[in-house]
Amino acid sequence: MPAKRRKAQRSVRRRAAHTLLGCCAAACLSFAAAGVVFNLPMVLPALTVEAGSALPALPDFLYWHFRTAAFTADPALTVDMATPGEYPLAIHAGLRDYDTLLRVVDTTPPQGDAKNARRYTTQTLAPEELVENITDVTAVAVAWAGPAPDLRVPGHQRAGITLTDTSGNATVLTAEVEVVLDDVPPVISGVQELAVKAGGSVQYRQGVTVTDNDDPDVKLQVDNTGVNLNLEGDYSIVYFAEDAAGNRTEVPTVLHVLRPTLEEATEEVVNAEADAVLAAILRDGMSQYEQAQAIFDWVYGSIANIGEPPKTTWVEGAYRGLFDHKGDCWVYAMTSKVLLTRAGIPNMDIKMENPRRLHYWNLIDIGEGWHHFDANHWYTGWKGFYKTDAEVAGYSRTHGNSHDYIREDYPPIV
Ligand SMILES: [Ca+2]
Ligand SMILES: [Ca+2]
Repeated sequence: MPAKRRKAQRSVRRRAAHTLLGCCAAACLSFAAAGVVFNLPMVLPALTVEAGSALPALPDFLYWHFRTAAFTADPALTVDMATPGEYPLAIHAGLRDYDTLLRVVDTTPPQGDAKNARRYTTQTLAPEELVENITDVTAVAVAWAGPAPDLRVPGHQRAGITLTDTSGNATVLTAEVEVVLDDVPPVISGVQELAVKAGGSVQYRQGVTVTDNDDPDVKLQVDNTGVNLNLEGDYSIVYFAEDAAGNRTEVPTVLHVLRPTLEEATEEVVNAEADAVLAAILRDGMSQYEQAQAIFDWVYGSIANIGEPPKTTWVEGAYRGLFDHKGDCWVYAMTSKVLLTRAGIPNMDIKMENPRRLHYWNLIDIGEGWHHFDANHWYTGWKGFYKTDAEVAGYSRTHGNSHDYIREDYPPIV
């Protein structure tokens, strides 16, 4: 074939090929615009972003704009931008779903400020105590960079601290540690024995001071555990102070809680004294009947029937019985009242009163109805413990109507 003819044929094939390629490209782009793509890549296989940044938008995953593309599921539900890792996602584009991968990476080292410290040779020091204002998108581990400071050696030391995030990015800081030797305990001055009337109050710290050779903030403290300011007795108390280095000083003394006078006695004082009596006469496991019997026996056996004090307040009556151990029927009744009440036994006062006689006693109810409880000393030797109304009425009839109370003033008595 002549050369001129072969050249003409090659030119025709080239034009045909160009025409064909041009048609295909146009068709593909046309399909892409319509959302129908068969061969051209639409979605990035993976996208890498820094942890802590915003969640990438859909267009960040596409090779080119695709108006109808959408995530198959909201990535905000599965992706944690604060946690490095690989998060599989899927994007629907055209006629199919494309898998993609969001890689969240942390390449940023943590940040923080070194913080100098002062420690005593008796203390410990953790690397965390030498750094503040730590920031990073992930958790940060704090460790010594090199040897830890030797707190056995007084003086100034430099310490390195490493901040490492969960991806291994690290920052090293340097802080200064002043190590102080203080082996001198605080000095407590002014301690003396204390005294207070029961029911009063104590200014424990008045006149007592503490100083320390190094610690300007050393505090004076008082261990007064066990002191009952309402109950007469001698109580051990301890003043103590501990300086910042842990040196401790203790100074013991005694607090004397003195018996108050009748006029000074408060309800709290009488209750406390009653509690002390009950602690001595009651045992665990006693029934209420047994408790009432023990109270009766104590009142009957401890109080002498002497005098006729004025009938003022029940507190004064109980005081006379508990502290002075003497009195009349009113003292027996008021002493029984406080002991029964503190023991949790329901009780009430009862009296007989006429122009010639006056008598006080108690009623108790331990679950069997009201019974008489009369711990008074009767010249006949009669004991009025847990008596029925009939029993008391019988005694009353033969002893000058001793218990002839006004029936309407009281609940039914068994
Ligand atoms: Ca980081
Ligand atoms: Ca000291």
